[in-house]
Amino acid sequence: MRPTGAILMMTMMMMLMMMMFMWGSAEGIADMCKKNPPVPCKYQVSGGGEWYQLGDNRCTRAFFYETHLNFDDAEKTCQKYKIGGFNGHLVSIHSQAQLNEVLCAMYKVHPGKPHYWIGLRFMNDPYYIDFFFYGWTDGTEYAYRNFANGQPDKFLLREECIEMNYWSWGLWNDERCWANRPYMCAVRYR
Ligand SMILES: [Ca+2]
Repeated sequence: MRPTGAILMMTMMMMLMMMMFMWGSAEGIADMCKKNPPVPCKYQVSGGGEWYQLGDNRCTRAFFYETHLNFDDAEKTCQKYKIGGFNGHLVSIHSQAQLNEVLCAMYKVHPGKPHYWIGLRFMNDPYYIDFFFYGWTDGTEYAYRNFANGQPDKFLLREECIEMNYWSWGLWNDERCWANRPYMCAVRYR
């Protein structure tokens, strides 16, 4: 076989493997979300739309069909949504259970695995030691994480904001904050 033929065949095999992998994970999320369908939010969110329960004190909504925004504009938009005295933020995620609730709320809106902004971003480490010093925009503690292999990588030192569904559903990646993305908001109610 000529070298170009071998390269072509390897590329095709890689693409086939990737398609099988992506198809497999899509089946996984379909089953999971059929067993655990998103529960409508207990409260009315001012600003409207369909919101779903997240943990025991929040509701969440995937903004896919609205204009895709950069990270800061997405965070500002989330803050316009309110329940009582609490305003929204980009979603923070603190456990596998919460990740699954977020995933199924996303999947219900669009099954195509879009990359969404979540509320995690690089913050300036007060001591300038930690190159990967992240914080949630809602001010909650950053402990749980679910990055894809090799991420975050601060590629070209330009990636400081975190998107979700990189390669597979649920996996996180750092991306340039000015990139426009769908986004996931959450609002507390207590
Ligand atoms: Ca990255």
